[in-house]
Amino acid sequence: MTAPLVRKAKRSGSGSFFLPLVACLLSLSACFPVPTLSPPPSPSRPISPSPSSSPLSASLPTSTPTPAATRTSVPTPTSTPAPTLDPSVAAAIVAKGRARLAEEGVEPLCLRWEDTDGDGEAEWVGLYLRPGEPSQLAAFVLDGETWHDLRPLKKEPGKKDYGLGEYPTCELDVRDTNADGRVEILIWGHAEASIGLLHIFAWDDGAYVLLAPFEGDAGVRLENADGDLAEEVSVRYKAGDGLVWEAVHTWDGANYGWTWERYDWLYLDRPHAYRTDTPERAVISFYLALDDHDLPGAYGLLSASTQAAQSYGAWAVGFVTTVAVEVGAVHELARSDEDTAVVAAQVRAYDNVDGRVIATLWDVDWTVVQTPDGWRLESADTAQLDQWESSYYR
Ligand SMILES: [Ca+2]
Ligand SMILES: [Ca+2]
Ligand SMILES: [Ca+2]
Repeated sequence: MTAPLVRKAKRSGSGSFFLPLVACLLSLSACFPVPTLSPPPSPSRPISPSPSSSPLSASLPTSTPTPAATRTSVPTPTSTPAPTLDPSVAAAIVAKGRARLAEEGVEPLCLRWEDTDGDGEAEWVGLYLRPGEPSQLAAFVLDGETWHDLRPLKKEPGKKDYGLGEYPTCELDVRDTNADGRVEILIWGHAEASIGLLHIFAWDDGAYVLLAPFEGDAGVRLENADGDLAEEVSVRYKAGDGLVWEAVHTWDGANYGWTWERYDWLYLDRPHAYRTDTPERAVISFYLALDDHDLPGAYGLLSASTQAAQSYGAWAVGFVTTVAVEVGAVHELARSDEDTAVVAAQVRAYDNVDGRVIATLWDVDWTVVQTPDGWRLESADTAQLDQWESSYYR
């Protein structure tokens, strides 16, 4: 599976190379040294699930997780001061870059001046639209006299190939997204109505290589939820009825591998409708309600007999430390008769334990019963699979 977008890169420049150049020449400090030319991308989350909630089952009392994880110290990134540039040198660099782009017949949508190959010197990184039917976004690095195209993978025949994207966008970033000590070039693109693309390139052994391409029909986003410094890539797919199914990919030192999945709302609009027309939907709705901190909503998805066994107040107190809840791997295991089903799921609960966010992974089997109002959650068997401290919860 490939891959939607937490961080969009900065938008810079307009449709012509000359405008950025003019801007550069007028204000050299705005274009050269990395820190000023390239402010960090502004995070933009298409959907930010509002954190909420907690343990997992009606009958599951709140076991406050014991913090088992050890706190790891975070290296403080040191920022290198921008070198002072002689304006005449800067102007010469710009003029040279401009000449070379004209030679290539390329009119960049945007340009950045960044060190992308770790040699301590900046090069031009840019995006432009390659004409065609349809036109495609294209990316390059111009390092002195050397031109490098940043190419996407060709799709298999029969599959729609959007390349880096169909539209003239400038969502480009250069940073060490996977915390391996070398910078990546991140290029976001878009296709059709809602398809999001992310291509990650890195300099490796004399060439720019594609580390990973991601494409999701509901977008691609970056997040950092697992407690290390590297960002995970979350690819969002439409799951129907206002839901998305997200596949989270984590860098393992050599590749991005699929490590987690979860459901989320497609749109931020509230109130959300809790679908209970299938056993699986009822379970997903329950955890989305918890994640939204809509405890009355979640309680309302419990069966009448479960509610009778525990008052709302007694039940809700189990969620006081809950920061967020995620549910994935949801599937119906069995249907014993027309109105009773068992649904398996994996749940990640994030709890605030004395100021530390402790994540707990649970395996949960819900018995779900059909009622005139839809499916309702009756009881759960739970098993704790893992627990860790999440230092960088998204
Ligand atoms: Ca360089
Ligand atoms: Ca890196
Ligand atoms: Ca991470």
